[in-house]
Amino acid sequence: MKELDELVQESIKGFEKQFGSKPDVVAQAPGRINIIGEHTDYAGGLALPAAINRWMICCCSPNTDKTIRIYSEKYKEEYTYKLNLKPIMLNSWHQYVNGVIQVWNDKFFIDKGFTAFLSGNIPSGSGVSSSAALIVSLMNALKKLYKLKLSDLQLVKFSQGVENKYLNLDSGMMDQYASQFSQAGKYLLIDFSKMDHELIEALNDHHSWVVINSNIVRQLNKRAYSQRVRELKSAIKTALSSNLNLELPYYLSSKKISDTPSKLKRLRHFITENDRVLTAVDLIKNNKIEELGKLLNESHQSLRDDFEVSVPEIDFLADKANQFDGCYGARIMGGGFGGSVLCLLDENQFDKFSSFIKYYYKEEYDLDAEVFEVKTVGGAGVVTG
Ligand code: GAF
Repeated sequence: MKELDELVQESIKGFEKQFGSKPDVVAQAPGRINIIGEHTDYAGGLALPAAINRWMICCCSPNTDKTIRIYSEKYKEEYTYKLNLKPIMLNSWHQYVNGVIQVWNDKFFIDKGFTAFLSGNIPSGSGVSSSAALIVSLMNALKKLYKLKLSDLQLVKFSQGVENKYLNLDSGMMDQYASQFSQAGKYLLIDFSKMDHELIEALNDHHSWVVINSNIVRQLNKRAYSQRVRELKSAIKTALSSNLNLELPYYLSSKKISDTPSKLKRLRHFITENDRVLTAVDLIKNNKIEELGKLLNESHQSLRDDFEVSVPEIDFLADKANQFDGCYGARIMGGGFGGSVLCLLDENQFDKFSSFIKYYYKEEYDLDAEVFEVKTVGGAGVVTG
């Protein structure tokens, strides 16, 4: 797997080839895994993500007029337009870039355009936040280019604003937050009710985090995600306003899945998942890997049965992973309805595990799984400029 330096050098060369000069600013933003704490961020809960060694790179230089020129290495496509035009709704990767420009335009006076080259090695649609990283890399680059004064937290909020305001996604802030604030060798315990975090020392080297990309992207995922956001927020509101909140955990723990109305199931996931985040932190601090693996499995069950964001292919992959001797636990990661599974694996098992998963997934669904090992890295920022 390519290191950050190599990606940056390739990106600079790409910029030069495309635009005929060296870029003034180069910024990077990593993708992320989320160890535990899924579907909690937008409701003020807890999560435990970490940035991983997959990055988006943005090389850019200012223009003397209002022209914006952007090239995407992935799509091999250049796109040019004028700053200060009314928001344009576009498809594909243009939307993200356009959203960032609109957010800047709403907040700051910007009178000069720029030229940018976007590249990276984060697989898209695999639940490791390639789109959030794209936005965060562009935000960091433009902050430097325009010499804007804003804190990392503001930058994260603006990045979320791009998704919420311009891409019609109700997403929380976990992906952008992890991309900006992570540190190598640490996990981020984020408390979204306070919008702050604590750094947790990562597990030792006798294990690895492995992502299985199912290559399943359900078309309904955007709508279904928004529906879950609405259901959970409304369930929390009802519980808080009805004085039920103190007795609720007891009530919920007594209910069978089949007897629990869906709104309450969403709430039960939220309550138990937040607990699991705190338990996970304890287990990590005490290096209890086997128990941590079991907790990942419990999180998966809760996301499957109570939050109902899994799909058969993902359940199959999580089950298969658990059948492998050397896998401690596995769970669906990210927004759901496809995407990826995160697995906690014993050291030196990756090659065998990867072949095992690919073989059985192909046999069952005639689909290719992408399996990759990740390492924790530091957060986004300007590399040169
Ligand atoms: C997606 C969203 F973008 C995040 O904000 C978060 O809600 C996650 O799904 C689920 O935990 O990645």
